[in-house]
Amino acid sequence: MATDIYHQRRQTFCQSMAPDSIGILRGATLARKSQDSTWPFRQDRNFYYLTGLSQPDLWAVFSTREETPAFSVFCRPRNSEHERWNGPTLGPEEVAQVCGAEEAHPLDQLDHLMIQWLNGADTIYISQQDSRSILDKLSGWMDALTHQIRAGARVPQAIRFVDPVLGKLRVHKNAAELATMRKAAQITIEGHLRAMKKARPGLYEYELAAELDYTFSRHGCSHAYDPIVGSGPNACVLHHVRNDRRIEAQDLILIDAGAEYQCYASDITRTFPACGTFTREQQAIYEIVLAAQEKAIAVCHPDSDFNRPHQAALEVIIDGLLTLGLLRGDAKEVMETQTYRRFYMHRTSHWLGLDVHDAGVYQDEQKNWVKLQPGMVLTIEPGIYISADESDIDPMWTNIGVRIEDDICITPSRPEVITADMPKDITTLCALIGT
Ligand SMILES: [Mn+2]
Repeated sequence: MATDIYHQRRQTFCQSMAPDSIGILRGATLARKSQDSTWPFRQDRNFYYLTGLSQPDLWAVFSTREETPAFSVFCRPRNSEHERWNGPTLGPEEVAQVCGAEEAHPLDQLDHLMIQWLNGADTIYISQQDSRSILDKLSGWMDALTHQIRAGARVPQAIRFVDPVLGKLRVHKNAAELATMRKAAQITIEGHLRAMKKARPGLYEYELAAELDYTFSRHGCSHAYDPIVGSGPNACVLHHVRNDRRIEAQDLILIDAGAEYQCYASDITRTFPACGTFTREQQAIYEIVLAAQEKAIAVCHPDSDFNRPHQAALEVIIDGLLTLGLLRGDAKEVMETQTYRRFYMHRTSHWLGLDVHDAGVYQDEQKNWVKLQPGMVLTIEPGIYISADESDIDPMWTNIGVRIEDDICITPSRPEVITADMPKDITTLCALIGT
């Protein structure tokens, strides 16, 4: 993404800070996986959003104080021995150049300069996500300032979180972000299609997961989240990630997977019969979920708030389950008493972006649902799950788990279904399986 985008974001962010305040963001560190190996590095998303930098052990400091640089970065100095083993890294000078920081300093200057910069500041902004590690550092800096009070030092009096402000910014995607997300969606679709074509009874769930791995890797992508390949009873387990069951002929297969392309996530779920043909009961449930999803997508426009698609999906699901006799009573009563929750226990949407469950609130300070606005991206993913644990349900209905999920961008008129190229109508879907 062009560097001036990050500059603009920092400006907007700093304008939201109180006068005489300092914002401190800590980049991600390498997380240990075992003895001496680490997980692949993943930059903190707020840090990335404001800097575009993707290297471990960085700190970014923002300031609205005249005596302190508006944007500075701290990083490890380059080390030829380290680079011999791990490849080239950016030192302070390169980092400053890449991200347009006014100042860049080696990490060992952090304590010294922070104590100096925090002296006399009113408010400190930190990230909620990694608050423990920052508060730890902060308490050391505050102690040092407290010891200098008789020499005229002033200790900041308030700590605030950057998350609400950054959430408000991140929830609106610009053209470059949307282009990246469309690309992430296309790669995800390729993976889903490949898995669907390979699907047949007798395979293990991880063999289908491998088709997603292969496709995403082939495009230089990783998974935005642990992929779910749930067959039969596992399709009713919302976060089934073990993916280790052998697929049986009568199973539905639920695949929930998304590629992460240039740090942006995609998130698609499709459900289909392992053998290529739905049973009557599976098809009845599938049709309800599909109708619910289409109804929910149709109300994704600027006259709606975030809750409206969920409400729309719920109405279709409740009607459908009542008609099938799986729920009893009348629709209004089921809605009010939430008895539908035994079959539909999650919400219909979440924001999507740098994180799969992206930053941004869903209700404002007055507890009103956030209005949908052009440039917002959310998922629409209703589902029905009838577990075999529901002992009062006729077994012909159990072990049916269906979720259908697409990624939607709000526009001034009709919603853009970013993942529209991924088929979901029964005929097209069934024609693809095991081909
Ligand atoms: Mn999702």
